[in-house]
Amino acid sequence: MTNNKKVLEFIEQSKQLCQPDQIVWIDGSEEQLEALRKQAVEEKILIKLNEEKLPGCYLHRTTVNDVARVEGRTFICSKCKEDSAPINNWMETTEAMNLMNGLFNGVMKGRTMYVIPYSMGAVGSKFSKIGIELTDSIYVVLNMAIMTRVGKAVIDALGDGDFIKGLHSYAELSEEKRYIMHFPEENAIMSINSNYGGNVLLGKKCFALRIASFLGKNEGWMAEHMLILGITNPKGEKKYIAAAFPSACGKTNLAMLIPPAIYQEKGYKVECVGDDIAWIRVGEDGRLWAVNPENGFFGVAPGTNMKSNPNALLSTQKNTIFTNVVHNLDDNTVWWEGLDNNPPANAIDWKGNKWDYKKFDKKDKSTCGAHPNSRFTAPTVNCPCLSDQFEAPNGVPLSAIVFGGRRAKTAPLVYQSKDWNNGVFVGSIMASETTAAATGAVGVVRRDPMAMRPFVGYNMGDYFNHWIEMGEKITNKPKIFNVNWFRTDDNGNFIWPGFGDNLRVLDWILDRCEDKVDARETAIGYVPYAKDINVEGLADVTEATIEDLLSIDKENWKAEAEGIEGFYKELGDRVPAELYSQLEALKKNLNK
Ligand code: OXD
Ligand code: MN
Repeated sequence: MTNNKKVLEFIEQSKQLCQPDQIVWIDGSEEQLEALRKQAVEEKILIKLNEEKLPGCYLHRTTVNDVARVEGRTFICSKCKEDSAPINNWMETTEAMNLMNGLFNGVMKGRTMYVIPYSMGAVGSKFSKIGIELTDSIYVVLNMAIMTRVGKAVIDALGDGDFIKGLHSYAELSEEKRYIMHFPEENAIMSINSNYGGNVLLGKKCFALRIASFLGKNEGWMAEHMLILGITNPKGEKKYIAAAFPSACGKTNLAMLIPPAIYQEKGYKVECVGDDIAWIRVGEDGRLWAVNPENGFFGVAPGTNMKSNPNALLSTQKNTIFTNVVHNLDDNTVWWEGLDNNPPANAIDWKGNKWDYKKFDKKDKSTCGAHPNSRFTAPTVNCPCLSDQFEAPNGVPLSAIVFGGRRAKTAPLVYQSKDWNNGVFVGSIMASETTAAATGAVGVVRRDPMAMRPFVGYNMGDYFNHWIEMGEKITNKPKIFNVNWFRTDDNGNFIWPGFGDNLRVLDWILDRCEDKVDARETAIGYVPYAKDINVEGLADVTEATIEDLLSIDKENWKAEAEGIEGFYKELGDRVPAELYSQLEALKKNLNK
């Protein structure tokens, strides 16, 4: 398929190491993918679902110990510890290579090694980057074929160019020997003993965030954990926003938002460019331009329904792979908690056991039919609100960058940073409650700067510095905001309705970008006047509710400032002085 010496050498070395019985190139043709789907069904890797109700759809179950990203076993390897640590797990490059070479030795005996050439971004665009993933997992091949552009066109576009090396084996799916290793200095990724999406679809978190963030630092661009959406106002003006939220904070929902009725009547339209990752560059016009390098959605299934996110649900109705959801045996379809109020009576749970929905107890996750982190892998083309700019090689121009997290009390519904560097500070202090997307305790608040804590491929202090340096290059800067959809009342109930109504907040944000609306200057930044958040048509939200959502408790924020200082100290001495100045300014403002 190619004469690229570096590609051939990589395959040959990996063949010597892993000793597969055969090597199969993925050419991207529908015939080959269909044959692999058939094989996967025969080998019980996939279950073919009802062709009439869910054409081209399949169900997969992972082993029970392999259901989420494993941050504890994910490493950024570099020659010098400081270049990766302290937030990342670090291992010295040679030590890590030796460890991985030992684990990969002979691991594919009796198996096939698939060669997947894939492009992150439209094939051939000068902003796209190419990877080659070698894997022994058909599940990975079929998911990569949805999540990225794969095959011959990619290898042709590569020519004799450079690429990111990815080697994956599900090996024995051993938890103890599971490692997701990144070698940013070597342009390489090695992943073993997992077959769960985020650990093994190497184009996604491993390449498009961890390796790409490192490339971006060196090449002067940014790889961010951000959705990209477009909003068209009644005058037909289209504006784009990129937004970063920690995993499972409703990023996919926001990216595919349906405007509330009164906004639809006025003629507002929302389009999705991406739901998880943005590659961002400074354009010739001095603005930031963003592309979504992916080609599919790897979304969380539970909670997705025709009310919360119809566009996501509709995206999954054909050519989709479902992982770890409930199998409805009556009509050979799928189900998950929060899909509807009709759990199937005759069903198999995500572990492959008979499931009795009557035993379901909301407080006990072990009674769920679908794993809380069960997923759908759906092609972007299925999305009813996919932007016509999705394939635009230069991406879309950003008017605003939005950060957010799940905070019960501290952060107001929305505020605007004072300038770029203050915005970098706002991103750097993001915090959220942990969710089921990664293994570990659920419900604990953790700092997650720019939602990149698990995804920065180098030192976090250097990453902040890169943001500051980027600001110096952007002559026409987007404004930076922070939102919090998750403020609760004293009984723990969410105050803000969220979902489609989040457009009301985005509307204010865009008005601020165009200087169309005033704001109140506070210790933390510019906060809306309650009257400027449109509550028309909202039954339970009044101007007083908005006042409450926008209130800033100085004592909470003083405690927050201490938490930030502690966190910066944890990050070591590469945190830029500029961010410490921002923190000092915040403290001073709070004491005014
Ligand atoms: C994801 C994540 O899967 O952020 O997108 O965990
Ligand atoms: Mn994500």
